[in-house]
Amino acid sequence: MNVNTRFVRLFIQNNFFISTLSTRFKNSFVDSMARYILYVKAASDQKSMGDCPFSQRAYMYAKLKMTPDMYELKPIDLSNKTEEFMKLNPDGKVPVLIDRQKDNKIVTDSAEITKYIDSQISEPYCKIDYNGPAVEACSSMFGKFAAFMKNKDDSKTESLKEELVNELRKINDYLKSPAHDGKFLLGDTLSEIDCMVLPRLRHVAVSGSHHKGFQIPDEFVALKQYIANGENDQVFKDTSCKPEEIIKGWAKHM
Ligand SMILES: N[C@@H](CCC(=O)N[C@@H](CS)C(=O)NCC(=O)O)C(=O)O
Repeated sequence: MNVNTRFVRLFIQNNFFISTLSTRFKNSFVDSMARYILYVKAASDQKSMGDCPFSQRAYMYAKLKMTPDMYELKPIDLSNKTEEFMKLNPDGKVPVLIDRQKDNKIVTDSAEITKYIDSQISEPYCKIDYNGPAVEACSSMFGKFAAFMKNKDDSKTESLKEELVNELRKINDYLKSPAHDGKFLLGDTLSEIDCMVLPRLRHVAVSGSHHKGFQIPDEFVALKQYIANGENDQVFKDTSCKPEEIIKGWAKHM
């Protein structure tokens, strides 16, 4: 579908939606008439994007799949959650997606949100159903990073660091393998899996070095290039928080 056709389709969809709402329901929408509301972690200013890699995954995916008029971003102050937000998600976690067009359907969890968006908006195709070697290569990295960052037992530092480096090596090896080609994990454009992995790698690069003096080894050339490609991508840039937010977020665990 070309851009014009997509725009016309979205326009018709949104207008149909607006015209079928009751006035009372319409009036309860304070900020906009966008079909989706995406709740994400707020930064310290309570307005911009905070340091949650799961929120960024959902936000990146929304940007890849939607035009800006289709969604409204609502940053949530996680240190002062409103009653309204707790009613939406009693777990108190972000991200949360609301689909106003589907009876205010609530979707929690970043992976469920990207799946849901994909079920409603098929184009552009972002390879959400991919299940090849990049999944295995990337799936354990953030858990090992969190264990390394949260550890307070000096006797475990080296082994936890080694486990993290091994996970980073898996990603680097995948990127160097014949199975891989392109700037991102599955080619030259961002796929759903990049929305999961790039925000997490940014946490490793920014707060690993700040709090623990950890550097991604220089020998991981392919991995470093992948991170740089992400940093240069507009969708990634537009959805990224300030590095200070990441540092502040991890400081709580030091
Ligand atoms: N598995 C969830 C994890 C979401 C998550 O842990 N979000 C954190 C922020 S990064 C959160 O909302 N924590 C609640 C709190 O800090 O009060 C997902 O992928 O969406």
